[in-house]
Amino acid sequence: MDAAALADLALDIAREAGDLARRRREAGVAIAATKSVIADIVTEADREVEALIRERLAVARPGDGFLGEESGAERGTTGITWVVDPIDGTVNYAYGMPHYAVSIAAIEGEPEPPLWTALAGVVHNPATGETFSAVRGGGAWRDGQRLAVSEVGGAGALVATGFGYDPATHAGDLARVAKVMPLVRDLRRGGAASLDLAYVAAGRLDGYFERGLHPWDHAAGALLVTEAGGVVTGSPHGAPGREMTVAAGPALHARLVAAISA
Ligand code: LIP
Repeated sequence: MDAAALADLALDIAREAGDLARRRREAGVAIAATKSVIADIVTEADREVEALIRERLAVARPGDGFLGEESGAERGTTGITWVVDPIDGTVNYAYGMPHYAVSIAAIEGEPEPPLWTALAGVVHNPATGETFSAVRGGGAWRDGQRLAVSEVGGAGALVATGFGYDPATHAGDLARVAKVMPLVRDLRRGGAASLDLAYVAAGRLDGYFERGLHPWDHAAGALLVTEAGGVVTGSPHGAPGREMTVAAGPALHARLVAAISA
């Protein structure tokens, strides 16, 4: 199956999964458990949506690997692994904020960001109905409209960031924000990394940086950004990951990395 076919499969599944997430949200959300710290919640819907995605992929692509936020990792035999965040922006979702996404990426190679090649990625917001997608070498799209990262004007950059669930990490995150402030006109904190990355690809944000992301947070969104002409790395370089993720057009990306790593 070529990358475009993988993207089509991800689009169909993301939309079905998003419809389930939206219906469960409308019916009321139950917190199922906490994970790393008390603020790191998982809802029953997170688990149910990931189970649906995993089941659909297993039928369509038996033998592929899977790496999901809620059900963990399973190695495949085909060289393709699906990296899935069933509801990215879980806290937004739990509070009823319409800013969360189903994020599905198909990667080739070892299921570790520095080692994989992303082939297809989909980020779908069930609350707005917007779907962002990309195929390696095929560009990035929002519901049929071609996407391109922005060029920053003289007023400075509009940049998004995020903060980890562990309060012990907030002082360091805020110190990093202070380093970036001279570059920006304003900050945004959306609460869903996949949508932050999709918005960079769409030019709705000039840039984004965040420490502490998991592979499923950035797998699809990073492909959107690079296929829209942007750059996504760690800091000061390397693959995006737990240490840092920085995404922007080339000129701003270099300035953000320089400020963050100073
Ligand atoms: C979230 C990210 C967000 C980050 C949160 C959390 P989740 O993912 O999308 O950018 O700031 O700490 O990691 O937990 O909603 O899938």
